[in-house]
Amino acid sequence: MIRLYDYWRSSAAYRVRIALNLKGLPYESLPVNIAPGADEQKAGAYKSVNAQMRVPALEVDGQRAGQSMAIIEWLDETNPEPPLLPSDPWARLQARSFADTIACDIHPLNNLSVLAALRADFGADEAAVMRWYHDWIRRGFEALEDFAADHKSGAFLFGDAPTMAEIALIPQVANARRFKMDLSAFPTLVALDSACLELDAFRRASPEANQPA
Ligand SMILES: N[C@@H](CCC(=O)N[C@@H](CS)C(=O)NCC(=O)O)C(=O)O
Repeated sequence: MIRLYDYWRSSAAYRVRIALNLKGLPYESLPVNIAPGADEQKAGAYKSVNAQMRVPALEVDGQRAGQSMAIIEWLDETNPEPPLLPSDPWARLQARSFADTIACDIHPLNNLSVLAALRADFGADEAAVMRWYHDWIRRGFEALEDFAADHKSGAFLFGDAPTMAEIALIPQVANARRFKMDLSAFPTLVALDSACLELDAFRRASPEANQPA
């Protein structure tokens, strides 16, 4: 059985939930409440699961690992159908490059601990934190919009099925919307978001569908 250390609003965990659903793999969700004040990711019990004190983490047969994109690569290697990367090697590079723009260059600058440090260590008020948050998404999305407008080759970026590119994109779009960012400059990314949210695998993975009662 696959166990996922999960938080409904975590976009990194959302990526893994999408991949698990696309693969049709059942899993047990183990909630870790990372909301400020609860901070379960910093408790000793969770530190022994993931020393980085972040979600998600995957547990399979008593083995555990963190990092959403590495987890998704492993899921794809161990369960090849349906593939989460295009078949052409250059397109595979492009899909990974698209996903890494989000996972390496946008999301890390906007996670909870970075925003908390801006407030606590640099005296940023909420307006400044929001400016920071939107600015890093905008910088990444401008590059991704250019790429997507040039390369989108079907309902999805790489044809008729979503890949790791959309698995990374859709949670990041959800974060942008949650923090009231204007997405009108990114029509191709918004179209990809709409196409993915037609799919049950994406809808069942969404924060709304995983919000605790
Ligand atoms: N690169 C990691 C990022 C994980 C990450 O930053 N997760 C966030 C939630 S989306 C988290 O646990 N934040 C807790 C914190 O910042 O204290 C991944 O892709 O799994």
